[in-house]
Amino acid sequence: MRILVTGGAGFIGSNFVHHVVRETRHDVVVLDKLTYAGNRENLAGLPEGRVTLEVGDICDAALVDRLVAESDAVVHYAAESHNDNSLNDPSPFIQTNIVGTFVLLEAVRKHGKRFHHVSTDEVYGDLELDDPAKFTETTPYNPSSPYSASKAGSDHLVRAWVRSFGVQATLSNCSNNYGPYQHIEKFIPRQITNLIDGVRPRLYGQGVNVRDWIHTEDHSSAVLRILERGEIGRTYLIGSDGERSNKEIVEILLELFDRPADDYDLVADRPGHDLRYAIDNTALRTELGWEPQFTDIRAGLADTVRWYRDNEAWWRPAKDAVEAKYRAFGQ
Ligand code: NAD
Ligand code: TDX
Repeated sequence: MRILVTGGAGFIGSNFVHHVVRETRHDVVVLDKLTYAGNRENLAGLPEGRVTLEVGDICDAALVDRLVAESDAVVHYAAESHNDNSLNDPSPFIQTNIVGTFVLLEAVRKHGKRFHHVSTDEVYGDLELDDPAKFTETTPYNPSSPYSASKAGSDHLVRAWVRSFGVQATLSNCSNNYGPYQHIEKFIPRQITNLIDGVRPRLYGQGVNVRDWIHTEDHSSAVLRILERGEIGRTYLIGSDGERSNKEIVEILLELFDRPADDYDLVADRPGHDLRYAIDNTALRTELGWEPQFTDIRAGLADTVRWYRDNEAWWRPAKDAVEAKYRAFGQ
């Protein structure tokens, strides 16, 4: 099978491409615009005969039409992905996340191709810290930020194209990913690279917000399983029971760097900051037999710290600009 992976030069998409090459015999065509978040280095070392990169925009209907026609399936990761950026300028989020998904849906509809849409648990809004409930596939949509609203919009388009046009699509809504190749604007790599530089980690608000962390390798195995065995029209929630407050994550990182547990700064909170996300992954486990492999978050973070130490040339060029942007907002 030849899989078209949109956003395959970004964090989660490139980890998926590595996973597919390692675990299957499928070939991959990556369609990626190489925005600030995309990097061809993320695909370095992959066999040229099996992985090719097309630099282009998912909103370019003619390009998308050709690439979809030449593929057997599409796995759609491409997006503007950072909440803080969406608060500063929502417009590329509307364009890429909503219009881009529309362009892809029209192409898979025309050519009758299998489509998997990668989305986020943020479409469900947030939970109270002491709420025993977790998100399930029937939780009502209630997005908070321009980013999550744009992802919610894209999910609704996919469901409508399944129902109205019989498009052969599945959806997945995953919790917060961590692992190699994650852009240093995001929480965990920002703090790791701060610590490498001897700078104190920076927690928004009081650091009490909870995220349900999953290693990106487990996200990849879940998406592949859904692509191969998922029921058309279904939404699967992906998570690996990894709830931790932001403060707890920073405390683990400080320990890995032999620094005192309170060696961090509390900084300006994110406007509209979602309090807690939590995923009920029962359907994925029981119906598709999926199991996460990287459930020890301390070990996963230690591996991730090692990756950023070993790959300074990959992240260093972006560090000053990322920190300057945060400084402008007191973060
Ligand atoms: P990322 O920002 O690291 O990568 C996004 C990639 O998409 C980049 O390579 C970028 O160049 C590309 N891209 C952006 N606009 C494009 C366009 N118009 N045309 C073609 N390519 C374009 O994001 P990520 O964290 O890897 O997230 C990937 C997907 O997973 C997104 O759809 C996101 O919503 C979803 N997701 C992310 C998380 C998370 O924790 N990061 C969790 C759940 C779901
Ligand atoms: O410096 C920071 N300090 C801090 O406390 C940063 C950058 C973030 N935070 C907090 C905000 C969140 O509570 O850490 C938490 C995680 O922040 P992000 O890495 O920005 O992730 P989040 O907003 O939770 O969204 C992520 O998970 C869902 C991804 O970026 C999305 O693409 C995905 O859909």
